Amino acid sequence: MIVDNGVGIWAEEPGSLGRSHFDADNVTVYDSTSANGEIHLQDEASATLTSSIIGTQGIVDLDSSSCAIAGSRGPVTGSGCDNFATTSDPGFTNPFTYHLAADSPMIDAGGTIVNPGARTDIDGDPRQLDGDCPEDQPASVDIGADEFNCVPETAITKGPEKIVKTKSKTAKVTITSASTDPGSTFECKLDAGAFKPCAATASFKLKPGKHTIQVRATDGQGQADATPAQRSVKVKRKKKKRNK
Ligand SMILES: [Ca+2]
Ligand SMILES: [Ca+2]
Ligand SMILES: [Ca+2]
Ligand SMILES: [Ca+2]
Repeated sequence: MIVDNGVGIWAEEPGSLGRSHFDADNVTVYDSTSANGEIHLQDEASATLTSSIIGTQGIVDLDSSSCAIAGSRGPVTGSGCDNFATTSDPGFTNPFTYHLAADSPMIDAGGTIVNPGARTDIDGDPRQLDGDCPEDQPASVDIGADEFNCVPETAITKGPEKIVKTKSKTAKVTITSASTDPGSTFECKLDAGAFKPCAATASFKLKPGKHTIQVRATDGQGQADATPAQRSVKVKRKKKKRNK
């Protein structure tokens, strides 16, 4: 992420060393403060730009530079390297973090980058996530420095009836949970207790009375569901049959 500086990327002939060239994948170049562009190319520099967001200053190309640009967004300011894409608004969450909001048109719209499975974004998120929540796959690359990461949603898919009867002092109840994000882990909370790690299928020994079990999923990047799934159950002691 290259933001809020003089010129984001500047490429020009480095003395007698020949033409300059740069490759940029998944870069957000935004809010440059000078009039020299978010990207400045001169002396027939060349650039390869993939899956990148270019801010409103665009590319300033002084000397017929050459550009190979794919899956990127920025302003249309002229011809050649200047004129490369749409004027699509990136849809940032707020102007200062340069993260993608859930409805950003940049999500899953990137081009083909080298070895996306080995890359991470500015948050450490995997570079390829399915931004179409729930993360039900396939995963594809977003445009810019951020990869949008859906927050998991938890569901209890199997659990006890509202009323459970037992002949013992406790009743064993089992709850099975699911998350909308693959690779999630779960935490369970019984009544006033704390959330503790639990398996997707977890059992509890409940004494007679009313109980509430809550489950929340956390995705592989540590984002927890803020609204846990919940199941209430009432355990009733079965009366022993009298001997005749
Ligand atoms: Ca994505
Ligand atoms: Ca991210
Ligand atoms: Ca996620
Ligand atoms: Ca939830």
